[in-house]
Amino acid sequence: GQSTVLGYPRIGPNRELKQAVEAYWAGSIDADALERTGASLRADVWQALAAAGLDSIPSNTFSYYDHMLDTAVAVGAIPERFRRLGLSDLDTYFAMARGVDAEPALELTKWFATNYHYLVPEIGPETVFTPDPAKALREYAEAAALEIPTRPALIGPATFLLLAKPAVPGSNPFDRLDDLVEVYAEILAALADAGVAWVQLDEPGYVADRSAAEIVALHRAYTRLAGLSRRPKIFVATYFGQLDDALPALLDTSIEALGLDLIAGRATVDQLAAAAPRPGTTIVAGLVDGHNVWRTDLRAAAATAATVAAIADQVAVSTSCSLLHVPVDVSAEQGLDPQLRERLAFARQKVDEVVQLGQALAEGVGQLPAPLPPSPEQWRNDGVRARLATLQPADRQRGAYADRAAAQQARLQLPPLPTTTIGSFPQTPELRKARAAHRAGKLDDASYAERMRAEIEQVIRLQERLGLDVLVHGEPERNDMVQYFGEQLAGFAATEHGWVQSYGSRCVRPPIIYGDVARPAPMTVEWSSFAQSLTDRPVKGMLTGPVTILAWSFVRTDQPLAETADQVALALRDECRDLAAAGITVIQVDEPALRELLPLRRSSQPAYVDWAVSAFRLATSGVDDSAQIHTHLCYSEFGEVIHAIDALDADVTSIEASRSKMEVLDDLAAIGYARGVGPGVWDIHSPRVPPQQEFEAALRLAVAAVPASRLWVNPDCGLKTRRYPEVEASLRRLTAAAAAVRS
Ligand code: THG
Ligand code: ZN
Repeated sequence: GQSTVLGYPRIGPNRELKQAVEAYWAGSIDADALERTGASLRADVWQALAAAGLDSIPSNTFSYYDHMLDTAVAVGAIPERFRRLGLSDLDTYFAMARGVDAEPALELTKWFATNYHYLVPEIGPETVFTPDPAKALREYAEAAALEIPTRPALIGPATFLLLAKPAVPGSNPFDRLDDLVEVYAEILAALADAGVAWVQLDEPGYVADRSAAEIVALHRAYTRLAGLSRRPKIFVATYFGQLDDALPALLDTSIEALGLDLIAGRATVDQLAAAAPRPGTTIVAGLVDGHNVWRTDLRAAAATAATVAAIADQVAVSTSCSLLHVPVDVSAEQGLDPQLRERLAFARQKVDEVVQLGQALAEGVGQLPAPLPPSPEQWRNDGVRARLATLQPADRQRGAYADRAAAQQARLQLPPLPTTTIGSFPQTPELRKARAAHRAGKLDDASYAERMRAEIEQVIRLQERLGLDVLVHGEPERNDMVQYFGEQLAGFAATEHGWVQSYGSRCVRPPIIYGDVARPAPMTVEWSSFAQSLTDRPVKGMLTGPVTILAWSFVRTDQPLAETADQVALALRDECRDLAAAGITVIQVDEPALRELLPLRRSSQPAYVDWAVSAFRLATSGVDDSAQIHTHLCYSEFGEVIHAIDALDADVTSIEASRSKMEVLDDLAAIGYARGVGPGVWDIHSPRVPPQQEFEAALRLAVAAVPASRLWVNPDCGLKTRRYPEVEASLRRLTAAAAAVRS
């Protein structure tokens, strides 16, 4: 076929899958009812894709939790600790995804540079791979019963292993590739026997830097699979970047189709020309952005398709990646500014774009509409642009750290090993209800503010009782740390139904940055100063950093990310100044997504780190030396961003450390990080209340690695998802442990 998509949202137009899966977990519906909802959502998707006129339609892109986990099941990679629970197939699956009392879940981690998270397969030398194509076969048969032939999709064997983690320390999952390929061979045979004409194997792992050995192994794997006699035609899909050396390697095999991301992989067309695909190989050109929400310039895309058609003898059109990463349907967004809405395409609209491009490929570009004129005048803010144009290096530079530290200590008078929390306190059901009622207009502004102030006062009193040194207001007014700012900044739009799967049943509704960003009014000052008015101890102001705001929003593509980041940073800079002017002496600017936006290719990383760090510093350098800037990162494996963390120049950095036994402190010391650091001493991802000795042991390890004068005591992350009984008990032990180690 000439038009296809690599995948489609599976959550349903109104998050029906989330409701059903969570109802099943809660025991309020049974497996049959869950399966009926799943089947109906799948049927709806296939019928919509067929009705839209796609030539080739994927299946097996549905999932009850995650498609990496589905592939692990398809190759039999179910760790023994889950097998021996003796649960049904479905419950074994959910046990791997969510854990059970006796067994922790598989690790959850970021899917490339998206906001989606996958479950990390555990593969060791002893892992027994066995083919289990049941899910792929069932979905194929379901669609076939609707008279829709489909193309089952699986993660390819090489990427599957590249993204796996060793089940046994020191072993390398990728060493198992040859064994795994034989299991794929059996799966392909089973699919062929069922009448499957095409299979899609996703190999996005090869858009990152890969060793020569990994490329050779990829070539060997697909030479073997393409050489099988009993198999469907093979479509290898790649996305999120360009293939570089893996491109000629894949083109040298006899796979029938290769998918390339022509949105994120800018040099792909040139590389393709150099690689000269053999006759008979279809190049599937990913020309409709599956990772952002803007309409495609169809004429420009058709021109690129024509360039590809001059290189390859067969071309098809597709999305750049699965449409999993965009919301379902923009026509549900009746509240959006019409000028914005007409410039947007969500999954359903992107399918139509692909179909139009496919037709243009066959019939010529005559029918394609011209793109809408560039963004309307009123989205531009000349004031913001003028301010950015006059920025000087000094605007991103604070005073010397020694001077800052002295000025801050003179003002704050903190004890050694000061205690604090990361920002949020538990979001109780009553709080969520109050926010929802306010949003629905059922709770007026004054009553809502009253309710939030009461909550803040409780959180402040609790922290005073617990003896914390630097307090927080608890963020009861915030739904989400990005959405909250998106709702208040000019240039951002919020959607009503624009949900995107983040992991399992959890979804996010990313704001859309469509115009120049400005701050019409202070965003957090009222809540923070109210909290500060209740206590003599310092209350931390809480902001989300520019990089994280970008990472968790849909961004403009008509200007460099660095420029948008600076616009957001200017708004945050003004907020920091207003907080400081209101007497807030400690301000935390969170950047949990700093590592997330790091480009996959090392060659592109320095430029990213440069603008990301610059934007953070622009946001935080407008306050004087006596204001203490904190930042928080939600992980401990810094890898390539460790120098960037130092370059942020925050006075205090809090990080996850409890699970890594404080080893991150040595990593930070090794690069010369010499400012304040708060290694998390409490793993807040679990409801467990650790004994006090555990807090003390962690602290003593930390004191051995970092001078006590620079060490802070705090949990790993915010407490939003915890419950009050755990929080109170754990924080009491945390402060007691700090007191014990201090003395
Ligand atoms: N905000 C945004 N993006 C994020 C995170 C975030 N991406 C990465 C990480 N954090 C993802 N983590 C979560 C954690 C919880 C939920 C979603 C993503 C979640 N969502 C609710 C649900 O699906 O029920 C909906 C929340 C709502 O009602 O707004 O619980 O923190 N932007
Ligand atoms: Zn965190």
